[in-house]
Amino acid sequence: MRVDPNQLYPSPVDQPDDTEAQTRMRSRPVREELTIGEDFVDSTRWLPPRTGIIPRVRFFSTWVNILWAIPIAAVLLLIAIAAAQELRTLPSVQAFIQAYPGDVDAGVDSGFPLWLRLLHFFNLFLIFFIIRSGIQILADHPRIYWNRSCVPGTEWFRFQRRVPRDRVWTSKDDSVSLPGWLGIPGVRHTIGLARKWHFVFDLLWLVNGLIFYVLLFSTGQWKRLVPLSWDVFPQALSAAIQYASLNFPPNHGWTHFNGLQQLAYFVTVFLAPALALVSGLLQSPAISNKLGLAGRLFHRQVGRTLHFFVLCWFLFFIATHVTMVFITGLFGNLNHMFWGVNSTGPAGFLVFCATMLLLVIAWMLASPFTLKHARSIQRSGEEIGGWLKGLGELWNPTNQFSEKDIASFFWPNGVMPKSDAFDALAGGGFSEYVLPVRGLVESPRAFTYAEIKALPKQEQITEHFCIQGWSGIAKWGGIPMRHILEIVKPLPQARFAVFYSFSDGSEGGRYYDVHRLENMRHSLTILAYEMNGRPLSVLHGAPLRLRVENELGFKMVKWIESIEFVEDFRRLGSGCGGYNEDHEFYGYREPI
Ligand SMILES: Nc1nc2c(c(=O)[nH]1)N[C@H]1C(S)=C(S)[C@@H](COP(=O)(O)O)O[C@H]1N2
Ligand SMILES: [Mo]
Repeated sequence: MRVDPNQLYPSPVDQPDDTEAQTRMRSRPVREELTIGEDFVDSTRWLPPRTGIIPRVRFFSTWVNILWAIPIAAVLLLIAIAAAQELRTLPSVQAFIQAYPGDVDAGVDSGFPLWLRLLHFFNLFLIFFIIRSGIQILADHPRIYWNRSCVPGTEWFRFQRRVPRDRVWTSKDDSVSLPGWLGIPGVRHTIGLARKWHFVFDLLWLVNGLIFYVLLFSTGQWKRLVPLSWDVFPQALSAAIQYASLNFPPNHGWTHFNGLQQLAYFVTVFLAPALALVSGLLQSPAISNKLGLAGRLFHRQVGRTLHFFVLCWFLFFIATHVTMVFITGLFGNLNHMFWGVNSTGPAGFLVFCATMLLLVIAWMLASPFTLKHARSIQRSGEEIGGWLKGLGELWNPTNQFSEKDIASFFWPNGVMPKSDAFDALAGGGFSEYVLPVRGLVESPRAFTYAEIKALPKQEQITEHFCIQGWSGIAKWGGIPMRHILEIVKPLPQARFAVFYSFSDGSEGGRYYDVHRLENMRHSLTILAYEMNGRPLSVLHGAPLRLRVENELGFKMVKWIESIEFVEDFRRLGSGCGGYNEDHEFYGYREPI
């Protein structure tokens, strides 16, 4: 059992025969119902595996299996080869190729220096893990949309079945497993761990790229990659015709590239990473909800779609780049990039094989290592990238939408409360509900439901960002947390607010989450009891659920049972700052 509530907070009275409801009704601190998560992922006790389907793309109302891309690409390739060969018999095309042989002169005569070869290797090493962890993140919500509210059926890409209509289908239900060799770590709903890989490797990749830029521009190597004249387009066309005709243009890679290479490398080195970064950041609640109009136009699902296009570009680039390296003089090419000489000996090939062996070993170890050392991955991920993400909490996100943006659909998530006590409260329309606010405050108190509703109500139309990838717009009505703070007056040593839920998390033990007080003072941080102008439904968190617009959805506790102010949270649960943090290895500050 991973449930060990008494280890840190021994209960004075041991009444094992109590029903769960009775236990909750007693004034036993809810803290004691927090459980300690395991430090590794035991896939036999994790969410049961669920396979997705082969990805499909929607054209209007028809879903097309992406495997069709294979025969279509083969036919197109065949047509391109035949057409290019015929074209090259035409005198005008021959004259064109004579005028534009393909090459763009770069004036680089130093070959590929060691720094360039090393950074090229780090780059290729990092990108594979970025891709794998990115696909794992996508598998947590295996649908991509152009619209902001993620209404089922409106996605343009999915690798999951249609959303069932005859039952509550939560976003966790929707997540799919991946093979361990593909995703990191493959097991279903391991987005917490995949995000650690993704963000840490992103950071390394960006630093690697920045160093690459600095060295490129300080050595003149940039001239290979940056098109300096419009001639690059006819040169690229000429190179494309020559490649397609299978009578390749000469390979002068040691000193300069042809137009097609230059364009492809320029996109890959400069444009794609910039788009990856921007489209990644647009998916953040703190950033998107701060950006105002730009955040509304380039909303999270546009960000996800563009981020996915960048993935497609990299997959396409890697496949064609490697193919071309292999079929345009393998040894020579590998000597250039892996050994730094302009010859046809086998040395570069051998170094290449050694680096590939390294990559394969790391590839095979990544998933099993992540499952086994999940807690360490979580901790080191937070250590390395957490501070940077935490910067997103610096500002007060104020973006709001209008009534017409409210969608008919809002994905539900989480495990509903299952106690008799809660059912009794719900049965009475929550008229008997009281919200205790305790801990490090000057005036602890319990608010009745009527008292809460008598406080000044605030309404806001905001976008919700679930860690899994979906978003949704709703209008929320409730009381601002800053009013609660004014009433209970946190003591100077109080640094965090803990929100305990009536419900358990998916592995048992109470759901809870911890917020810094700064977030509690934001103008849009409220305890909501209304959604879209109607009393909040139990599905979406009645009687009270938190809204904190600069954080991901899991931090917005639903079915709030009580609030406690604390100095630190290391002694709550596993000490990671919340249920998903303890049990699913999420980060504790997740504004991105
Ligand atoms: N008590 C509790 N609160 C919870 C959760 C949960 O599992 N239990 N899930 C969280 C997650 S992951 C999200 S995205 C939102 C979902 O809110 P919704 O169901 O209203 O969409 O609630 C959050 N609050
Ligand atoms: Mo979520």
